[in-house]
Amino acid sequence: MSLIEEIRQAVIDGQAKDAVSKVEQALEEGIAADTILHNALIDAMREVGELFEQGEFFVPEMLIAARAMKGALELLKPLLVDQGVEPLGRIAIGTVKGDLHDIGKSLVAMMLEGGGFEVVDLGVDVAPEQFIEATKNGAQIVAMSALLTTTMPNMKATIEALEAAGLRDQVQVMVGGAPVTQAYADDIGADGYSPDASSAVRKAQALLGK
Ligand code: B12
Repeated sequence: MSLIEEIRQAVIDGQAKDAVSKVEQALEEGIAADTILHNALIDAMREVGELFEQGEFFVPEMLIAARAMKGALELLKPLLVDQGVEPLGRIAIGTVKGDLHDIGKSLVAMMLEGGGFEVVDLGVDVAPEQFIEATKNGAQIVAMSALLTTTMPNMKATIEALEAAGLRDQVQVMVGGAPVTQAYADDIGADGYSPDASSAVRKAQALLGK
């Protein structure tokens, strides 16, 4: 097995320490950071997403793999900036105002990062004004998570606030979370909805025409 394949497998298996030490080894051997990123890390997360969709992986495996990927990615980040590798786009993600659930949101953020996006994680209990600020700071996609039926309306409130601020045309809005559906997304005028973290990456790519 090549070193790239070993890194890829370590991420799929959620072996964070192993993934990090093998990335260090690969860098020492002179393998380029963007080769490690695309051929090992991003490809591993693509496979993890497929395993999840096939019902072979569940949320815990996906979270553990995502953490291993994140650890390895931290090593590569400064080098990728040096190499001038452009992210696919900038996404501001957060759980909407009044809602403190962050597991799904963080998983989506990690998968988006693994998929090559620059992700600004605004955290939980994020007010419409914070999403507006993030859009002014260059976010091309605003991604909102809600886990409570009582906080879902804050997705609509954020879209309305973007409209009122004259920013709606310059940002794509993605929504998700257990109680959110495609019908709800259509109803509130969101541009995209995904039921899980792996399809969220493909949706974000499609929204930015990638
Ligand atoms: C863990 C949990 C908590 C934890 C949260 C810890 C944390 N750090 O997040 C704690 C204990 C704090 C909590 C608190 C509460 N909770 Co709670 N909680 C849950 C629980 C059990 C799991 C949620 C979870 O993490 N799921 C796993 C993740 C991975 O799944 P996910 O979030 O759905 O995310 C996936 C997709 O939805 C999607 N996705 C998510 N976000 C986004 C965003 C985008 C843009 C996209 C594209 C996709 C996407 O991708 C993710 C990965 O595949 C759910 C039950 C459930 N089955 O959902 C109840 C649940 C959500 N909670 C509930 C309730 C009622 C509460 C409380 C009000 C309880 C109380 N009385 O205090 C409080 C509210 C606090 C608040 N203000 O937010 C209810 C909501 C009912 C409703 N219809 O609104 C649920 C459904 C439990 C129940 N059956 O009653 N909760």
